[in-house]
Amino acid sequence: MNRFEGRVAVVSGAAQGMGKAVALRLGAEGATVIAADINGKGAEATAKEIGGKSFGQQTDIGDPASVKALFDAVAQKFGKLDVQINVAAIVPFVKWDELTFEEWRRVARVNFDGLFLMCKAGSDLMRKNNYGRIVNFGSNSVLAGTPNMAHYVATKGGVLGFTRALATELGGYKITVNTVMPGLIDTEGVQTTAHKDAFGFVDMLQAIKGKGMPADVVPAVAFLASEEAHWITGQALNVDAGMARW
Ligand code: 4PL
Repeated sequence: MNRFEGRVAVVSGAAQGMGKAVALRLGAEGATVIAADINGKGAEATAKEIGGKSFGQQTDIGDPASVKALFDAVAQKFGKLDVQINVAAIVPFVKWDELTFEEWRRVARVNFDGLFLMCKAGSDLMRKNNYGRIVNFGSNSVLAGTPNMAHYVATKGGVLGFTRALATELGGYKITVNTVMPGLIDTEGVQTTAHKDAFGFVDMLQAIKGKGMPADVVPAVAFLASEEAHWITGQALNVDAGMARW
């Protein structure tokens, strides 16, 4: 398929895990990808793998100046933005008794404030052309109430509500905004935490057995980011092998 020929796409969290997998797929289907990540070297490596005019940029999505620099670069180089996939997030493992306000704020700054900054700047660029596809990353932990990450679950609940409201705000510009909600996925990020030991538990709850991989989430994201998904907005799609149900 070549659904993103001529399209310009920003993907956050593109140095590794699901963000990288999504960036590579959009690139393989013709998109010019701006790979953004707190890990600038990793972002550049992803962009290099895609080739063409794609580039990587070190970005702290929780920092307004860093986000402005990212979209200034996109505007200057390409003059437009068609697709934005917001994958970047902190995925913590912190027992409730050890959860401090400082840790709560650290996660909220990126997962929640960062999403606002990215969507605000990205949609401002999309609005110029009356076209846009925004896909935000939620989590099925919002349905499951997954332990050891209460602050993370709270931010992902915020993603869900914000997506619904933003779809309303941007509908007049023919910009769609949707949430993809993965379950536990085997990524570099997850492998650095004790969540890596939960695959057996989630497998027990899944309708379809197996360990979720980034490639299992990519098709849903690519579909919602494609032109033909124009009639779908403000929605949330659970991509978790049937672990949780609405
Ligand atoms: C079910 O989003 O949805 C662990 C770690 N287990 O980040 C998640 C489940 C994790 C999840 C998540």
